Amino acid sequence: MHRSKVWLFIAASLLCSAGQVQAKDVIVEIYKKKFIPSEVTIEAGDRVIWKNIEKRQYHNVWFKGSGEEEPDYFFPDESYERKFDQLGDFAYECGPHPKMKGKVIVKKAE
Ligand SMILES: [Cu+2]
Repeated sequence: MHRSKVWLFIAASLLCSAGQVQAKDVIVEIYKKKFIPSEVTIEAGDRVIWKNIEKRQYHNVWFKGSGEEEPDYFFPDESYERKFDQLGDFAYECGPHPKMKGKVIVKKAE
């Protein structure tokens, strides 16, 4: 192989491997006072986006067990997002509707 072609090949390989570790967005829909799906498994660095697709009900996503302050409500056609860098199981609920529960499981990125 000609020297310049070798470098081109190396550059292309680096680009490909970088693409594989790229973080994903995982969608959780909120409808009829439910998180759908209620449990998601993601890799560290991924982002979860909760979309409120109700007709008129507001909600929030509160990681109460982590000792966090209750976040603001979000309304139909609005969303809430959060990136997860730490490994573990993170349970959450909806502040105004404590029966609405969900969980984000963060695994090590492969
Ligand atoms: Cu709610």
